[in-house]
Amino acid sequence: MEMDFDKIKAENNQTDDFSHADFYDVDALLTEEHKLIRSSVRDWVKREISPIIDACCQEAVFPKHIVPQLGEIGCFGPQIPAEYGGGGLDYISYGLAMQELERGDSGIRSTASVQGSLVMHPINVFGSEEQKKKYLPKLASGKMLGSFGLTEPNHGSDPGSMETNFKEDGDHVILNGAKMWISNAPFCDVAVVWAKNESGKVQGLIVERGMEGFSTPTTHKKWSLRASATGELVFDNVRVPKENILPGVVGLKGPLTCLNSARYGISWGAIGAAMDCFHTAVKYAKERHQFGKPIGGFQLQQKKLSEMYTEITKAQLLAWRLGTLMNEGKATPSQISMAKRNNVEIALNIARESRQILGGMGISGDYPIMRHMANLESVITYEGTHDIHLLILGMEITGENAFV
Ligand code: TGC
Ligand code: FAD
Repeated sequence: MEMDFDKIKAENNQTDDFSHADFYDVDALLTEEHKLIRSSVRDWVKREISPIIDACCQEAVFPKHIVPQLGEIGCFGPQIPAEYGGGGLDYISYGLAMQELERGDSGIRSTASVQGSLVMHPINVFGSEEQKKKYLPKLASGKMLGSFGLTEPNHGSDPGSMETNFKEDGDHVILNGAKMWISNAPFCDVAVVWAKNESGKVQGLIVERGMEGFSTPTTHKKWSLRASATGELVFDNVRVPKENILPGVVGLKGPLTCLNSARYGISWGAIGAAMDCFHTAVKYAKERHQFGKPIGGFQLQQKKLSEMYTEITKAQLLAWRLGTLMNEGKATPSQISMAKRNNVEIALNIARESRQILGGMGISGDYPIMRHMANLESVITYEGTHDIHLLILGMEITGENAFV
């Protein structure tokens, strides 16, 4: 479905007056550059996303015109070296950019997470010099959109059992299989696909749109992340040149390394969604009167708001500290699991509580809360489910593997 975004913007009479919660002065831990990045992404979200996002979600339309804009504002691979078109910035900058995008909508943050952490990151870390030069600048600028294929119809939490595979054929390989629930798939120009070689070892391949036998059907009927395009990646004897194989990694640690970066971004992104719900709920609680006074004057509403404020503050501190560990190259996968798991859970709880504060209005598209709530049901599932991250932590604590 085509939408007239200029018309939707012109007809939108709501003002986005978002400002972020910062009870413990986390801003004092940020540099001027961090704050500049945050405010430039926030301004863009207010201008380009807030006026159209409800319409996009209501109609389940991915606003693909924003892809080059996301490149322009530096949201594709802020942490990728500048020589390949990335921002050359630190992980706190990356986190703040994801926070602001997800404040707008989790689906918009998803587009950027996949591009930066799951497509550009593996090419940067595991790709050849030729692959980096060929793909990274175009991905950074949004001239190309990428997707990341790990999950399969029969293997989600357990990607090591994947069935997608490739066989040697001269200077090509022949790729067969299917990936499911893939963000950006329907519009992607390239896909970083994880498949097993003839020895059963996982390797990454860059598959380009137009290769014969490669198709990307759209996934319909989603009640969550409706402004993000989700689809399948189907490979029917696709001949992929060997030069498209990522030479720098063999094994499941390849895709899982990429997930570290994306999960970290989500730990910040979820705070953005939580802040937006909190901001909306506080404003509403002050303005809405029942029984002759603002509902914010009732203890039950104050309890909800006080607990939200506390959880946002704790989540901010967790994400900030994790960001400094990422910058030092010291963050462990289980530390990342804790932040992703905690921050998405608190965001979802805050969305649910905020929705109640708005009463019936909480389910309306005139407010962002129900949209965030529905989106966060995907965020708590993708990049490792809530329970998988708990088991990763359980193994860290006990040394015992409870997955199998
Ligand atoms: P296991 O035997 O534990 O590990 C296999 C190899 O990988 C290494 N490894 C990691 N390396 C780097 N980072 C990590 N986080 C790593 N976790 C494990 C490990 O050391 C080992 O290396 P080696 O050298 O010994 O071979 O693997 P397992 O098969 O037992 O599985 C472990 C488990 C369950 C934790 C893992 O597979 C997992 O995380 N499952 C969840 C799957 C998942 O997160 N899928 C996400 C798909 S992508 C997505 O959802 C994108 S949504 C994006 C958006 O729209 O924003
Ligand atoms: P399953 O693995 O079948 O899990 C079902 C339930 O069983 C879960 O509650 C899980 O926690 C639980 N479970 C599984 N194993 C265990 C265990 N050992 N112990 C206890 N409980 C267990 N994937 C990509 O590769 N690329 C993408 O771009 C991408 N984008 C996505 C976008 C959306 C909107 C969604 C919803 C998903 C996306 N995914 C993507 C897939 C996502 O990563 C998977 O859905 C997720 O990893 C879970 O896999 P599954 O859905 O197959 O669930």
